[in-house]
Amino acid sequence: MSEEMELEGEWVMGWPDRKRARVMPSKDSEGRTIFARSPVLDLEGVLTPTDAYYVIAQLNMPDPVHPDDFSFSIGGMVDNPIEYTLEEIRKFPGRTVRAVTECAGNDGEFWDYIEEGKNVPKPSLRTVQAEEGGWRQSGDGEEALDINNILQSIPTTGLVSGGEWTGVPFKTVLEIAGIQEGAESVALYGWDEGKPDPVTQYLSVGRTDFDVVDPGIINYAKAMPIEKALHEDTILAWAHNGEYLTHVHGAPLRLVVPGWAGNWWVKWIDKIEVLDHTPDFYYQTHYFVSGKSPEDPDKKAMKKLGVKALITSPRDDDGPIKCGTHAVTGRTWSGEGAVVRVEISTDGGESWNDATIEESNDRWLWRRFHYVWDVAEPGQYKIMARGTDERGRVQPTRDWNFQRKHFDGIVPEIITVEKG
Ligand SMILES: Nc1nc2c(c(=O)[nH]1)N[C@H]1C(S)=C(S)[C@@H](COP(=O)(O)O)O[C@H]1N2
Ligand SMILES: [Mo]
Repeated sequence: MSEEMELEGEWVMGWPDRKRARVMPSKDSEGRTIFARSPVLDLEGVLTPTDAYYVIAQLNMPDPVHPDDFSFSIGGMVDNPIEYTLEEIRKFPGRTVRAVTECAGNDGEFWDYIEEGKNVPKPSLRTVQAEEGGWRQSGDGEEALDINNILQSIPTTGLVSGGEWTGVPFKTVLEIAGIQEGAESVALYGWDEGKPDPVTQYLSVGRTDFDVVDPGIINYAKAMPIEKALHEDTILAWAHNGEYLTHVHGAPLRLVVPGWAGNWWVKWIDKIEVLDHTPDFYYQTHYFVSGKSPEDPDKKAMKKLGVKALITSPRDDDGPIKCGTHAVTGRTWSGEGAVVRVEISTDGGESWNDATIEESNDRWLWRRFHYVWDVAEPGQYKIMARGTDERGRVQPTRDWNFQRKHFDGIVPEIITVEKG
């Protein structure tokens, strides 16, 4: 074992080993993680280890609840209002679903990057160590905001991961509760609370000259249409990647909503209510919404993800690559299920060739793609990947929206190639 490997790697079970992928965390004053980006370029395979899974809490991180003390209620328009403990929930036949979790804001900066004439620097996919406490908890006082500083301090990349989730179909407990006629939505409340930080909206919109709705202190809550709540792959999960769910990911119980953006995956579930309307929750009608501007009266909740193909290699972040044969690889996913086609261009979109997509039975999980690129001449190459999903949706599927959510544009990777 060389000195160098020991230095660069980590000790695993007493042995020098390779470096393990981990999140880049922002921490609170007590050193606890409150936000974390996933090292998307450093991952192998398709399941993101829990220590490398991105973390988002919109409000204050709540106190942990011991699994033995945990219960949640199902009420509202149901025949049998009911309360469950974790032990009771685990007695139902389970279901394991592998799925991509992607924050609606993931890659949001790329909207500007790919816009013609904007000339903004390329957002980095690298997880450079953020400063401790780089992400403010809400309610941190009223100091003047420098939006540019903020924009540069917290990259929006790396807010996507692939996980295995084990739980019980949401449908199972909703059917026992008995949804009444006329029901429209199922509301889920987390026990985390706080006052939404306007900085989050400013950051997302890219300016501060508009009014942000102030709902006061609220619990995190979302209300989903009945049909999605009853989808067989929508589950109440207590396990993640083969072990009990961890606190940052919503223990003891969180919702998993394959295909829909992360904000629907309610963590720290406290209360479920079946309603005859769709309530005016902050994270339903004011944030995570599409529209043309903050003033647009026609804002709509954004739900399913678009189609994406992320190139993870080759990259030239550490200097030019050499002429010769390179594998163009990456991961592809869609909010509609499987991606069935990935095309690669190595000439800035003039010509496209099919990549191979790895076979998989997990339609909600991202898949690896692979394309052999023979490059003979030194120069600068613009490499692009374009996914098509099983419903025939071709990247990009999304229009610009003022909060810059659900980015699924094609990002050109400019690679410098030198003589071999
Ligand atoms: N209770 C609660 N659930 C929540 C949130 C939250 O702030 N509170 N954040 C949501 C958002 S915006 C995302 S992207 C995902 C992130 O899930 P993860 O931290 O497990 O990756 O959780 C969602 N569920
Ligand atoms: Mo999110």
